[in-house]
Amino acid sequence: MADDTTAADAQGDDEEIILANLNDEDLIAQIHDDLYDGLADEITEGTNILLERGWGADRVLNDALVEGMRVVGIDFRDGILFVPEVLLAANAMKAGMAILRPLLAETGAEPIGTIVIGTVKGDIHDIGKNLVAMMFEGAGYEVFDVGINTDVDEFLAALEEHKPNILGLSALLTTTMPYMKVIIDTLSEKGIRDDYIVLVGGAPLNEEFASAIGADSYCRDAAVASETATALLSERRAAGR
Ligand code: B1M
Repeated sequence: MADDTTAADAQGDDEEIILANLNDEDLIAQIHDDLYDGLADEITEGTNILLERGWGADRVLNDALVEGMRVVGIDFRDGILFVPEVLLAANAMKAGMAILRPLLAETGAEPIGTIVIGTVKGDIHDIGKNLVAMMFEGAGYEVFDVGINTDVDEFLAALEEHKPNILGLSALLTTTMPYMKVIIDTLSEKGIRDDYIVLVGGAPLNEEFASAIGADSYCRDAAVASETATALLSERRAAGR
């Protein structure tokens, strides 16, 4: 559980918390706790209650879900939470997102940015890449996941189709890391390298490798990835690009 103490906690550990009985402030705090604990049903219920109370979908997304996932991301980065807990939290987040997504599309609320992400050719590891994708979704990005064993033509097609700000590449094998360079070189050859912020990640990578292949940044983990993306995107926007 997160450390935040809410009025709901005051009801005692054994008492069932009735989400609908909480005021808005306590309900938001409870949703943060429920996300942290990966309780998808509670997130569905809490999201629906806020909408029924007249909250806009973008406010529910930002104040309840994104803020809750931000805490999850920080504790994951700091080694307080581990992969299974983060996957559960991300799954709970997805339950809330499933309700909000069509409403957000209707209201035209803009995502922070868009990312195309995939595991490169020859590599079928996707647990880390999925975590990164979920963390981006939690941070308010529109995510297009092109899956595993993705070759350069598939990446190019996805870039053409979705026109993202960010391209995320994942590789877990020393034998597939070099393919990241193939993708970045191909972008350069086509004159479109600078159209995207290219982020790379995966256990065998490091800063030096990312720099050597011409990526914008190496991302140690999922939390770092979404934070790095947002920082680089802000820089680009401030520079009018
Ligand atoms: Co594989 N495997 N595996 N494997 N596997 C490793 C990577 C390995 C290190 C195990 C070992 O030998 N110690 C080793 C690689 C050795 C090397 O290259 N030097 C290895 C090997 C050899 C293989 C096979 C070749 C085994 C075989 O068949 N002989 C084979 C390869 C298949 C292929 O890809 N072609 C293989 C297969 C498999 C499974 C299918 C059994 C399974 C994958 C299941 C799946 O992904 N659906 C598997 C697994 C689970 C692992 C280990 C045990 C765990 C990987 C994992 O999910 N970690 C792994 C050993 C290890 O890493 N400790 C291993 C958890 C995950 C959350 O972390 O993926 O690092 P990670 O992602 C992090 C960050 O790296 C970063 O953020 C994530 C979240 O914090 N990140 C990004 C990752 N991608 C990013 C992209 C970004 C940003 C950040 O873009 C913006």
